[in-house]
Amino acid sequence: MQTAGRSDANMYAALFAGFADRLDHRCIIDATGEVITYGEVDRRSAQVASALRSLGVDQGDRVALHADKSPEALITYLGVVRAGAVFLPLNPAYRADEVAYFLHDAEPAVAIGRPTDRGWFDNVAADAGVRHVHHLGCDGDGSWAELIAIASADDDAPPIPTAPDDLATIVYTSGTTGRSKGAMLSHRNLISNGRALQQIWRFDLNDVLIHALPIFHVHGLYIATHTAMLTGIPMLFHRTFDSAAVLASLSKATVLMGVPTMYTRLLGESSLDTAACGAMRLFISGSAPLSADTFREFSTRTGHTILERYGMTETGMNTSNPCDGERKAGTVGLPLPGVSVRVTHDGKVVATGEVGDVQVRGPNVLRGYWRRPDKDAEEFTADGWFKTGDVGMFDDDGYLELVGRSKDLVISGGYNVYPKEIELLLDEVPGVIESAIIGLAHPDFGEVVTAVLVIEPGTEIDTAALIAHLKTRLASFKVPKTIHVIDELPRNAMGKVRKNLLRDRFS
Ligand code: MCA
Ligand code: AMP
Repeated sequence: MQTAGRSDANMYAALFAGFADRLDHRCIIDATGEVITYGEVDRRSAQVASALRSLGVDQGDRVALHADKSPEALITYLGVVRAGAVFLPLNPAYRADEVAYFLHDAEPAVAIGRPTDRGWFDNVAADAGVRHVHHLGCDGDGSWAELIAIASADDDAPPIPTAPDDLATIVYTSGTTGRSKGAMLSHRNLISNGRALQQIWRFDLNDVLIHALPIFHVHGLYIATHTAMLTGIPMLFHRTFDSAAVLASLSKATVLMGVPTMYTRLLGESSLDTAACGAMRLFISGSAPLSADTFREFSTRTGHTILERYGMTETGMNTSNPCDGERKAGTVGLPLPGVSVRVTHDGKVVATGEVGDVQVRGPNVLRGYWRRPDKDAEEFTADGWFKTGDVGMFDDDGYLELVGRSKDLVISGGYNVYPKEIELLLDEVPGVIESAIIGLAHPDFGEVVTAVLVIEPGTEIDTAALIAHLKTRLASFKVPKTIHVIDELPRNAMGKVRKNLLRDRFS
């Protein structure tokens, strides 16, 4: 690919600039043993871009991918941004109703699903008016893979020039109303964040990243792959998180990015010790709070101090504990270079040590929500700061500590679950009068989704059948692990359910 004289406002061009002189080096070392070089990734992403062109996909058109993690899925992402189109990643655990919502809302030109989901995916996509429906299996099979294979790999085809604020991706996040909203992230958002992290986490050519995160969320898709590719280093690609397999990779790698559940599961491996960590230099945790116990135990067992950072779908990473300075347990560190973070109460910035709403401004912050100007107005302050919905405070050294959330949200194993979406479904169930979803502490997932129901007097609920029913409608991580039935939901004077009382009662 020629880049000389080109602007690197396109995310793919920015990545290419990072690995341009490393085309013979390993990029993806797949769990299957397949090794894909950077040159091969470049060639195959050009084929994806060419396949998209052959389908008439234009700059700004959306391309949805609802597929298992595989090198082909990652290369599809790269080809989509390379073509100037907008990538729409969808968790393959999403069921038909969930996918239908995203496809109707984002109106993609292309939707790629799993061959095993053909039975419903194609109908859902057709119903949403998607022009091109394809399939990609986890072994690189399916019509999408076939289309790419016959597409020309024009190595000289540069990425479609994009302006920095053009959309690169839409990532859906659920909301307090139950309706998911698409966070619109631009090429500038992704490039600026990737480069800031590459710098502060001190990535260099000696690094090898263990990539064991899903690739349909910002953490695994953008943070992990971008820092690696901007540096031109190999990724040990785990299709799923298997703690024994990741443990075995530690001796061949230098950096691991994970959610806290992954660290507690690694601690469950009896052979995790200093020797097992081989050449590892950095363990990074985020997406959910890392418990002080996990932080301490990991340090005792391995001699490594986990670096905790804080981000959001809407912003990428905001703050991080330092690589070189002190990593403070219970804090999410210092604002990233170029990113401003403030803590406010009643519209005023509070003093150090005082708790308030965390707000963020910088090149990492989303352009807005897809076709939701109402949400833009709600989620940004009048002076242009993004309201994270997290509650925190700065300490005397400028480290941010998150102490809670003003949004009604459960974070289970690093996945966000907004109660309203599940409550709306539960309220439709015959016999259910009202419902409340709460998060309860859990040793593996940090928090787990729990339902509290009020049902018609004299009726009974078959909770196992209800859980089975919910699994047909929702990705299973959103499905309550436990259901409690009580006489009445506790409410405050405004009629709002007092979920803290429910949490106290059932924890
Ligand atoms: C799986 N299960 C879960 C979860 N994951 N239940 C609750 N919470 C979960 N997170 C359930 C499944 O529904 C299934 O239930 C059973 O566990 C086995 O599923 P399986 O897929 O085999 O689970 P696993 O492979 O053990 O997955 C656990 C995991 C995974 C590896 C921790 O949840 C994960 O990859 N989490 C990371 C999420 C992430 O990347 N978040 C970043 C978003 P059943 O058998 O009943 O069906 S946040 C973000 O991007 C921002 C920017 C940030 O700050 O990072
Ligand atoms: P998501 O919308 O899935 O991107 O999740 C973003 C949310 O995850 C943030 O607003 C926080 O509430 C939470 N989060 C991310 N990283 C951390 C962390 N290190 N500690 C506590 N919460 C976190």
